[in-house]
Amino acid sequence: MAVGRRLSPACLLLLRLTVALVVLTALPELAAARTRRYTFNVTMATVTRLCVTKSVPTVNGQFPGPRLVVREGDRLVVQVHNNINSNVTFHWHGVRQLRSGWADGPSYITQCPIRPGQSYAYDFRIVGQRGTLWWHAHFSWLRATLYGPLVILPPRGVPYPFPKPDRQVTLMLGEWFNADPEAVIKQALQTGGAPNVSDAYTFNGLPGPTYNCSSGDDTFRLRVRPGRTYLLRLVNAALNDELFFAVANHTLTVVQADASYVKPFAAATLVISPGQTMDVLLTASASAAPSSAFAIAVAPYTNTVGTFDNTTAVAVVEYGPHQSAAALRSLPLPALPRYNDTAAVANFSAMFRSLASARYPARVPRTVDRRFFFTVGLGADPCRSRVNGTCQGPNGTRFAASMNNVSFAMPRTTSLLQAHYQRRYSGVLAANFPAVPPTRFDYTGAPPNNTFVTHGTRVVPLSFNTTVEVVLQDTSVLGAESHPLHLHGYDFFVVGTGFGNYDATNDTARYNLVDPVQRNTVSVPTAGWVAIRFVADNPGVWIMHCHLDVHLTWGLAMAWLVNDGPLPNQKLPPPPSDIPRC
Ligand SMILES: *[C@@H]1O[C@H](CO)[C@@H](O)[C@H](O)[C@H]1NC(C)=O
Ligand SMILES: *[C@@H]1O[C@H](CO)[C@@H](O)[C@H](O)[C@H]1NC(C)=O
Ligand SMILES: *[C@@H]1O[C@H](CO)[C@@H](O)[C@H](O)[C@H]1NC(C)=O
Ligand SMILES: *[C@@H]1O[C@H](CO)[C@@H](O)[C@H](O)[C@H]1NC(C)=O
Ligand SMILES: *[C@@H]1O[C@H](CO)[C@@H](O)[C@H](O)[C@H]1NC(C)=O
Ligand SMILES: *[C@@H]1O[C@H](CO)[C@@H](O)[C@H](O)[C@H]1NC(C)=O
Ligand SMILES: *[C@@H]1O[C@H](CO)[C@@H](O)[C@H](O)[C@H]1NC(C)=O
Ligand SMILES: *[C@@H]1O[C@H](CO)[C@@H](O)[C@H](O)[C@H]1NC(C)=O
Ligand SMILES: *[C@@H]1O[C@H](CO)[C@@H](O)[C@H](O)[C@H]1NC(C)=O
Ligand SMILES: *[C@@H]1O[C@H](CO)[C@@H](O)[C@H](O)[C@H]1NC(C)=O
Ligand SMILES: *[C@@H]1O[C@H](CO)[C@@H](O)[C@H](O)[C@H]1NC(C)=O
Ligand SMILES: *[C@@H]1O[C@H](CO)[C@@H](O)[C@H](O)[C@H]1NC(C)=O
Ligand SMILES: [Cu+2]
Repeated sequence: MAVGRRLSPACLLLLRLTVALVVLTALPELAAARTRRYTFNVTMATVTRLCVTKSVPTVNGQFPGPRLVVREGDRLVVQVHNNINSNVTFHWHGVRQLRSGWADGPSYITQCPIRPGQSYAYDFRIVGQRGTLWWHAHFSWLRATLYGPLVILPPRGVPYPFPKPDRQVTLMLGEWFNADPEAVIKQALQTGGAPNVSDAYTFNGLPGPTYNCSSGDDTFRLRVRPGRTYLLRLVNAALNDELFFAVANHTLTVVQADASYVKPFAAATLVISPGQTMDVLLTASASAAPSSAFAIAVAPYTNTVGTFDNTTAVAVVEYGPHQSAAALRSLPLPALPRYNDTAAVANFSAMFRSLASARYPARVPRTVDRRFFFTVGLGADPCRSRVNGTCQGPNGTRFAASMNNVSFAMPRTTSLLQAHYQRRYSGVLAANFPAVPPTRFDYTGAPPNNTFVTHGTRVVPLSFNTTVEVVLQDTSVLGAESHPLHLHGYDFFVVGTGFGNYDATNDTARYNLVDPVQRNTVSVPTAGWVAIRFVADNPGVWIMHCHLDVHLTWGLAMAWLVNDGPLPNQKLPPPPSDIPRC
C-alpha cells in the first residue's frame, strides 16, 4: 500500500484484523486470559487431629481449603458466603491487586468484615506474576484453618525458565492447635501474656507420625517414581512460626520465591517464614530401592524468649507402597539446624537472587525518592485493668509490638480504604506515621528502660509513583527476634541485609541493585536489619505487618496510603456494590 493513499474500509478492517491477530499471537497471556470463578462457602466442619475432634472454620468443608489454579493474566472471581458465626475476610496473599485494592481483604484495612450470613465477591486480575501464592482469612486468627494454595501457571505456551517438572504438588505447612485458636488469642489478650503455642506442625493439614495419636492416615505421602522431577509448591501457612524444611537424602533446587523466579540454587535445608512461598524441584533418585521411603521434616526456627512449639513434623516421600505407621515412625529424619541457628538462616537467605533474565528483568529502583527507617519489635503496655492481680506479660505488664514504637490500632467503624476513598480521615487515621523511631538507641544492644509503646492508626501518605526505601531494623526490646514482614499490594526488592545496627553509610554502599530477590514477605533478621525498595505505583491503602499472627495482634503493623496518580488508569476505582459495610 502506497503511503498517503486513503485506505478503503475493507482494507482498513483487514489491517485491523491482521494487527489484532499479530498482537494476540505475540501475547499469549492476553489471548488466553480467562475469568476463573470459585465459590467459597465458609462453614464449620469437624476435623480430628492428635485424637482431638473439633469443629473448625473451613472453606467448602475442606481443611486445608481448596486449591485455586489460574494462569497469569486471568481474572479471578471468588464469591464468598459467610455461613459461620464469626466475621471473616479473605486475603490473596502476594497478589499485587493493581487498582483492585477493594479485593485485598485485610479486615478494617481494605474492607469491613463479611458478617455472618453476608456475601462478598473478590474480583481481581493476576498481572505479571506466576508461581505459587496462597489465600487465607484476614480476620483475627481464623487463618489457622482458613487457608489454601493459589497456583498461577505461566501463560499457555510460555515455558518455565527451568526444566519442566513431571508433576507438581502443593505442600502447605501449617500449625495445629488442639484448642480453639480464637480462644487462645482471646485468653492472651485478657491476661496480657504470650498466647499458648500450637500442638503440631502440619503438611497439608496432616501432622504425621512423630506425634502421639497421629497415625499413618494422618501423614502426608508424596508418591514418586525414580528419576522423575517434582515441583513442590511450598507455602508456610503457620500462624506463628518460621520453619526449617528438609527431605532426607534429597537435595532441593529453589526456583521461585513469592511468585517471582529466582536464579536456581541447591539447598539441603530450606527456611520458610509465615507468608512466604517457595517453589522447589525435587528429583527422585534413579537408583532408590523400589520400596524405599524418606522423611520430609519441618521444625521451628525461633529466638523467642518465651515458649514455642518445639515439635518436628514429618511427611514421607515413598518410592513404593505405603509405609506402615510403624515404618513411618522409624524413618531416619533429615538433619535440621538447631531451633535458634540464626547463622543457618542468614546463609540460606543470602542465596536468593532474582532471575533477572531478558524475559523476567529485575527492575530495581536505582534512585530513591523517600527513605524510611522503621524499628520493629516487641514492647509493653501497662497492665491497667487486670481483675485478678498482675498481668502475665513481662514484669507484670501486657505484651505489645510496634513499628517505630507505634502499635497499630485497627479502626473499628470503617475500613481505611473506605475512609481514604471518601477523604474522611478525621477520627479514623492520622497521616503522620513517623519516618524514624522517636529515640535513637543501640537497637540490638541493651534495651531502654522504658519499653512502653504508643498506640495509633497512623499511616504514611505517598504520592503516586514515589520510589520508597525502607530499612526495617529489629530491636532487642523484650528479646531480639526475627520478624517476617509482609507488604500488601506490592512486591519489593530486598536490596540489603545485615546484623547489628544498620549503618547508613557503609551498608548502603553494599546494596545489591543488580539482581536482588523480589518478594512480598521478608524476615527482618534476629538482631539485624533488612532494606527493601518498591515503587508506589498501586493506589490504595496497603498494610505492612509482621506475619506472625501473635505480633500482628499486638500491633506490629503500619499502612501506606498511596494516592491516585493523574491519569485515569492511576486511580483507585469506586468500591464494588457488595463491599461489606461496618
Ligand atoms: C453453604 O453450606 C451450608 C452448609 O453446608 C449450606 O446449608 C448452604 O446452602 C451453602 N451455601 C451455599 C451458598 O452454597
Ligand atoms: C493455655 O494453656 C494453659 C496451661 O496449659 C491452660 O490452662 C489454658 O486452658 C490454655 N488456654 C486455652 C485457651 O486453651
Ligand atoms: C506422647 O506421650 C508420651 C507419654 O504419654 C509423653 O511422654 C510425650 O511427651 C508425648 N509426646 C508428645 C509429642 O506429646
Ligand atoms: C541417607 O543419608 C544418610 C546420612 O547421610 C546415610 O547414612 C544413608 O545411608 C542415606 N540413605 C540412603 C538410602 O541413601
Ligand atoms: C527443642 O527440641 C530439641 C530437640 O528435640 C531439643 O534439643 C531442644 O533442647 C529443645 N529446645 C527447647 C528450647 O525446648
Ligand atoms: C541456642 O540455644 C542453645 C540452648 O538450647 C544455647 O546453648 C545457644 O547459645 C543458643 N544459640 C544462640 C545463637 O542463641
Ligand atoms: C478472677 O478470679 C475469680 C476467682 O478466682 C474468677 O472467678 C474470675 O473468672 C477471674 N477473672 C478473670 C478475668 O480472670
Ligand atoms: C518492673 O516494674 C516495676 C514496677 O513498675 C519497676 O519498678 C521495675 O523497674 C521494673 N523492672 C524491669 C526489669 O523492668
Ligand atoms: C535504666 O535503669 C537503670 C537502673 O534501674 C539505671 O542505672 C540506668 O541509668 C537507666 N538507664 C536509662 C537509659 O535510663
Ligand atoms: C514514575 O516516575 C519515573 C521517574 O521516577 C518516570 O520515569 C515515570 O514516567 C513515572 N511513571 C508514571 C506512571 O508516572
Ligand atoms: C564504616 O566504614 C568506615 C570506613 O571504612 C569505618 O571506619 C567504620 O568503622 C565503618 N563503620 C562501621 C559501623 O562498620
Ligand atoms: C464484626 O464486624 C462488624 C462490622 O464491622 C462489627 O460491628 C463487629 O463488632 C465485628 N465482630 C467482632 C466479633 O469483631
Ligand atoms: Cu513479628
